[in-house]
Amino acid sequence: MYQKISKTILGTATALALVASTAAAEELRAWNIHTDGHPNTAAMDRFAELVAEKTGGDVNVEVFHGGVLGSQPDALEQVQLGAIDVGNFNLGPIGPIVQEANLVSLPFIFKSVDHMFRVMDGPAGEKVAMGMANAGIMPIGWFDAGARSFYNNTGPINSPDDVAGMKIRVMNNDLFTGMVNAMGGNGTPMAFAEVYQSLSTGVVDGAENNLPSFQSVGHFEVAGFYSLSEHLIIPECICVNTALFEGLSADNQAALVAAAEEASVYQRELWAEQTQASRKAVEAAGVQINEIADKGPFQVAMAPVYADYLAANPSMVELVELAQSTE
Ligand code: GTR
Repeated sequence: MYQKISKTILGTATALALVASTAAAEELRAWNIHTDGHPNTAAMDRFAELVAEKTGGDVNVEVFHGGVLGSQPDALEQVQLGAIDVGNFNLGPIGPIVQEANLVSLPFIFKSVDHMFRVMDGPAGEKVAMGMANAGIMPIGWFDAGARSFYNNTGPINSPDDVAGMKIRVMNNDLFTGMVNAMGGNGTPMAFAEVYQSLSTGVVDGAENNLPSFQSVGHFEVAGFYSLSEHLIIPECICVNTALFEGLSADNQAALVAAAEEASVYQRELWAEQTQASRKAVEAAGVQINEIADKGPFQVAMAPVYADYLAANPSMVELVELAQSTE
């Protein structure tokens, strides 16, 4: 995917580089929501090191961890405006800005994480990437974010009926509120940073996330049941403000893309290890991990989310079919 995008953009940039060749080093600010110990934090630090190394110091990236530059929806807007240059974003909150990105936020669209990467590395992923680049948020690497499952503090969730009546925090995207509401729950969009307190004070009854994030920000301390619904498999990106990227020399563009690819390989290795480690750690802390024998009823309950979404966005039908027909 990035090879294709970067070829297009490298062409444009070569032309630009002939016109403007400035020597001043580019200082980029990068947004990361995660704290120390999370795989994405290590991968973003690696990305910054690699960019400095591969551009010979022409481009430097300073990564601001822990979401200190703002919530994810705010940071996405800042990247579009060019006030923040780079970010490690989840594609979920990109859906409200870039229609194609909603492909990955349809529940159960992917059969597995491997299937998701095959789709993202193929023509469907290319369409998503182009949509994002056109909106100013250009992906140059894909991270693994595993699968998201529901957690709460009253008991295991085995069927959609168990979610009925529960207020569940979701990321900012109508598809996610629709998904919880389709089970009779109350989907509540909220910034990641507010979830811990909302769970502990009962403002929400539950939330949904992957195991590394469930552990890293301590949600396991205030939600003792994690039920493996694995309803969403959403990739994340290293994304760069498109105009900034296009303004770099062809060599520096290639260096950024290579750095992002290497950092992504590193992230995916760390991710696999951390998912196991997080599961062990939260279990040791007393969390009950609940395997769901039959996810079929969840798929059935969430099917209207697809139907409603595609009826309202008919231009997405082809992309959804392309992803679904990818082996
Ligand atoms: C994490 C993801 C973050 C953020 C968070 C959330 O898994 O890495 O980017 O989206 O979930 O639930 O808000």
